Amino acid sequence: MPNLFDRFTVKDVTLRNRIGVSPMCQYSSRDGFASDWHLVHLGSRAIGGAGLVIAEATAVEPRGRISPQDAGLWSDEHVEALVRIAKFITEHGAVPGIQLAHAGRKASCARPWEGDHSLTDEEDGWETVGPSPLAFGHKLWRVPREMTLDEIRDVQNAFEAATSRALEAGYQWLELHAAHGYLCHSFYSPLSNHRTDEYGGSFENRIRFTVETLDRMRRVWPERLPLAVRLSCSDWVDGGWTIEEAIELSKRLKKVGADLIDCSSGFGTPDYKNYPFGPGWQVPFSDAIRREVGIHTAAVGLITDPVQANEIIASGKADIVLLAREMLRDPYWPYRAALTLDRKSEATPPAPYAHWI
Ligand code: 8CM
Repeated sequence: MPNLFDRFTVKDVTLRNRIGVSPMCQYSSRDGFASDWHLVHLGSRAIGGAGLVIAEATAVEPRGRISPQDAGLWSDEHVEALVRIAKFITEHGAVPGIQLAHAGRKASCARPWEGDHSLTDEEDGWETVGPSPLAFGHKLWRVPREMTLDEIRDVQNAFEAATSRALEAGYQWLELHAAHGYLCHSFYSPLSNHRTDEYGGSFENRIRFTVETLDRMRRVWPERLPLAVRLSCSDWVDGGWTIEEAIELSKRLKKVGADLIDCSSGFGTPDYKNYPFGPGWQVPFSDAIRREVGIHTAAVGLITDPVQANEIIASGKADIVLLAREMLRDPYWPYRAALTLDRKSEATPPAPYAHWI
């Protein structure tokens, strides 16, 4: 039975344990550039003992930012600040990862703590794009412009270029953000995609954008390095995207080179309901995809307790767990978990800390 503190190898990359820091938007960049904040935020979680530290949703073009303060990798100039961060994480024994994203119809918003609403033109908002001219709704009132086939190709080119830059920056783990109502999810969900061309309608057509995009990324992301995809495994709405479809999509993603599915859900519509929010609530998605598809998975969503996290790994419901909010509360969670699980010798802080504690 695997343990939370067993190593985990995918391709040529080995994590020192099964604990990852989930990508979490910091909304703290200017013009997409990483700052000292990102170095400290990500670096302290590497020092904190995680096996994998994934940098936040990083936009592949300016239009694809959730907020004006999002991280970006749309130009070569963004690479330098990331080199320093990836190097620091690596030096402290964690694997540096990054999530590439395009917010689609959920772009051009104020930061969550500044209202989380669509920005007007006067507030320096911008035109958003999506599969169909359908607003997300609620506070996100902007109606996206339907992407042309040329624009679809341009965005896929941007994902490919950003992938090359992530490699150049020294990241060893790459994740395509295809969840939470952002561009990929808005293509594969029937709620947001009403197209009648080859990118809409049937299941095959709705998943085409995501599968093609991952394929483009895999072509430039070396075979020796892991490539992951975060999916929303359900829209939690009648008539929306389902786990059965997520399983089928995962099979296609595996064929074009995905190594791991990061199993999340929801956020594609403000109207979702009847979701069983609680500890480990999304773990059944990870369990189903891992079993049905035969692919590595990550479990995410209200994982806070070491015994709970270890049970997810030991029972084979996921290969790794990704913690978000709990890592904000405590960057040293992995060391505490090691004490709880009696694996202290496998999680030793750096010498300047270890000597004293
Ligand atoms: C914010 C930005 C992007 C995401 C997010 C959030 C917040 C919660 C979450 O996902 O689960 O993908």
